[in-house]
Amino acid sequence: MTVGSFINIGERTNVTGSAKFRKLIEEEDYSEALKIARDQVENGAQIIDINMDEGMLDSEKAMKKFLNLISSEPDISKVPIMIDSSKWTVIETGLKCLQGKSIVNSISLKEGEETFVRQANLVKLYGSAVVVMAFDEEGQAETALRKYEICERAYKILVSELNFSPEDIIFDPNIFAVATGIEEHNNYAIEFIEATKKIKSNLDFSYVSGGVSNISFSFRGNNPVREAMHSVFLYHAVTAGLDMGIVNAGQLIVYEDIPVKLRDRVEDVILNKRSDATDRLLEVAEDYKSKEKKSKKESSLWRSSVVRERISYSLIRGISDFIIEDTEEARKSFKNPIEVIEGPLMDGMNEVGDLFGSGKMFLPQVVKSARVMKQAVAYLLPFIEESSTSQIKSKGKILLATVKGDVHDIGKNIVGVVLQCNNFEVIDLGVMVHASKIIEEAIKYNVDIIGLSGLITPSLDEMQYVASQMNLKKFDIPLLIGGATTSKIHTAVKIADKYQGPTLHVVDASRSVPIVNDLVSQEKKINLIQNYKNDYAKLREKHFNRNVKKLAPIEVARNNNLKIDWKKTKITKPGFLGIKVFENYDLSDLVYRIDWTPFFRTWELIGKYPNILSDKKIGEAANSLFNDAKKMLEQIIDEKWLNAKAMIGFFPSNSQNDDILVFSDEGRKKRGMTLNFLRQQMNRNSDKSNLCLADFIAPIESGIKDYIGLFVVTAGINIEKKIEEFKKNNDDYNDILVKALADRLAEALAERMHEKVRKEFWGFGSNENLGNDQLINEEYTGIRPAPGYPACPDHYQKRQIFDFLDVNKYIGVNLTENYAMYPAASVAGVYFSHPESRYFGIGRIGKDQVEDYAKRLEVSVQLVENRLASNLGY
Ligand code: B12
Repeated sequence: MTVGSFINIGERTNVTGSAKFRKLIEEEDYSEALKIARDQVENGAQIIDINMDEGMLDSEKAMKKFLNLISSEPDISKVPIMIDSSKWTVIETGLKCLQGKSIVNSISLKEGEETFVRQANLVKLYGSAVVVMAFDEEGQAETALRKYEICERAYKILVSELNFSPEDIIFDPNIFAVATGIEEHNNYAIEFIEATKKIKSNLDFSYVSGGVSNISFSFRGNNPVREAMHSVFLYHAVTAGLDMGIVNAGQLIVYEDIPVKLRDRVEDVILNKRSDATDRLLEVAEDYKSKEKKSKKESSLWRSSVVRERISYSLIRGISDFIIEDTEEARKSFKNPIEVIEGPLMDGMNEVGDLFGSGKMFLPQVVKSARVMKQAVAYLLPFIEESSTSQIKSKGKILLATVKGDVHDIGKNIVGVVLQCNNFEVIDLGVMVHASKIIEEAIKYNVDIIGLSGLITPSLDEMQYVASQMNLKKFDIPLLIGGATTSKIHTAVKIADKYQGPTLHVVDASRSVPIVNDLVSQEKKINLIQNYKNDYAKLREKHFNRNVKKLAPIEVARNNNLKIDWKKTKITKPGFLGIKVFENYDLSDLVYRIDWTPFFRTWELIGKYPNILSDKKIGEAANSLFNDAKKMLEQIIDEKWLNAKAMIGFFPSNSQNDDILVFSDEGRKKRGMTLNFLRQQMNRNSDKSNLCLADFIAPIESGIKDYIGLFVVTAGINIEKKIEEFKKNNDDYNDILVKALADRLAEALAERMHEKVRKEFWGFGSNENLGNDQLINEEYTGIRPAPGYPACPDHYQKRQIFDFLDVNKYIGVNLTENYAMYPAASVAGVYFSHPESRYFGIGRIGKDQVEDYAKRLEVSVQLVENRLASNLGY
């Protein structure tokens, strides 16, 4: 929908409105019925309405059973439930089952004030919100004026007499069907819209809702027209102030996407613009209905086209089902099997490349297309003679590698797939690749371009080393640099100057295609490289002439540390001291904690979840990807593809300047380890401190007994088996999907563990009661910074944690020589409990601090300078 803040209330779990749901409840098939609830949530419903009002049903029993089942389904119960019944006993039964905030649908003045007050008081007692119908002793209100008057009367009783919170009141001023053939009904939509406006401007803080599908009741059996009516009606009602509505969330169409002719005629009906509006809509309605039927038929029509077109169709839509049979048919029709690749398959992929390049296809679709292509090529290879394999003409050869000490490959793999789709030959050396291997293989395959990838800062150093080695070996082919921590400025200043050949930073997979295309074109190459060289030269000049802000000397910064009154601080002793290991963490406990927004970003679909699912441009691609992800997530859990493990530990601790001393005994005699942190050195006004993580722990000289927590979590144990399986099937799509989901689970486990630590294991946040949004916004006490994050940029601190906790022994996570964790889907960090602890960035640091830090770590200044290159302020 185009209407931004509108809240969808799912309507499919209503026995009076959905025959399918009614049948399932009657047959007591609750697991299928639950699926309907889940589907609604997945399709974007933010509240679900549940109604069991059916004569043949024991409505109370059905409501109780269904709600109890929902309570144990976190992916459904994460949204509020609206208990919908005309029987008060059913509503009360429902209220008793639900935890958290629910909504009663509905109460009204139809039986007079006494009943209304009694029911409202009960709703208040249960802490629920309530839908109030515009219905009184005289009946349901039809005109805007009566609708408003009834709502105003109810509002006064609720707010002034019963002290009901106005934010908990949702008015339903009755949506009635229009275009029924009865003239008096023609103005019903307008009456609703006008009433909504009045309620929103006069009855402060209350909400307005309605049953949207009522409006199109007279067009039952004609879904395209009904959907258009809902969309047009919502467009106007939401503008008037409608906050929420009961709708089929999966079926909302975008206002602008309605065919113009249909939209105009529907608009005439909804806004009652002309007396013949209904007739004119009836005139065209059948056309749209038959189009719907036709499109269903069309969906299989493509199978009867010629083989070349079928192959192209499968490639563009990423359909694997028929590709082998179509490839075989094509093979028989060509003299040489290689011609199938060079002909229909390449043609199809070229089209995919063009569509992606022009923004008409999105990354997940492209990766699916590549899967189809690879399956077809794998089928053909045994038919292609050895000698002719090398004849397959590619636009160029590119070697890709994640550098030594780094384990991340999602980004690199995406780039590889996209380049292959554009007819480049990709030689992928995998992860943790030494410079010598990169050089060796580049010579062996005589590649045209080398591309390096890296996620964490130590990889930046390694990339410089690879560049210098390439220089030593007199390479001059282009070197591409990519990955999360890389940047144009770092490439220009630190990498490009180590290598005589062209060095180019590439920001993402989409940009890699035009750049690589230009680099293999003799004409375009010169221009592109020259532009880059000029650009980077300017950047370097700007960098070296930049106004380096004067930093505060480290001693001054230390004196301006965060001043905490430790004597007044209540320190909570953790529930236990030492470590606790979680061997097989239940993955289903993590699903509802997944933050999906970064998942979509991985696939270059930018937007906030869940709004991204209804985005006009990328919503379709996002939905399709999301469905695949949810399906795989179910398999990951049910078939135990992945094993998640965690270990946490709490220890006595005190700070000493910028170090944190971690003891292994409460007497604080045995030093377990020391965590060394850095301090901000920007020049501060007196009201702001120069922060260091050590400020959040009581200083040793205070004599106060403080504590610290450490954690390492992973969700990637056993992932290799699946990756191997997907690779064997040439299935990059699922390979990337499983890794991206493992990352999401690792992040969710880190979040969930932190929550348990606050509320349970350490207990300093035992009174915390936050919703999901508040959790995502980090509105809780305490922080869990991770080495590598801006507050502690030195990844080396992970080495200390890993050795101290003996992480590998307990949960099987390893640290590479550059401090990346394997499995990749892992997070490690430190827990702080102090209420003033917060996230911050160290920013630039001075040479004095670097020297001091090197001394504290007993290593050379040079080593520290390399590791903290991005933070050096000199
Ligand atoms: C998701 C994420 C994770 C996931 C997994 C990441 C993964 N598997 O790739 C999890 C939760 C596991 C994680 C863990 C950690 N993370 Co993290 N994470 C991120 C996050 C939010 C997104 C990264 C991502 O996946 N992007 C999507 C992929 C597809 O993008 P990409 O890899 O960049 O690739 C694209 C381009 O860069 C380019 N590209 C990539 N390679 C190449 C190669 C070539 C040749 C070309 C042309 C292009 C190209 O094309 C790709 C596709 O478009 C970033 C922040 C951010 N916004 O970038 C932090 C971030 C990368 N993480 C960070 C850190 C510190 C960590 C941890 C060290 C924290 C810790 N102590 O536990 C761990 C390390 C994990 C380990 N195994 O060692 C830091 C790194 C900064 C630094 N100073 O090193 C970041 C930048 C966050 C931050 N602001 O501090 N992380």
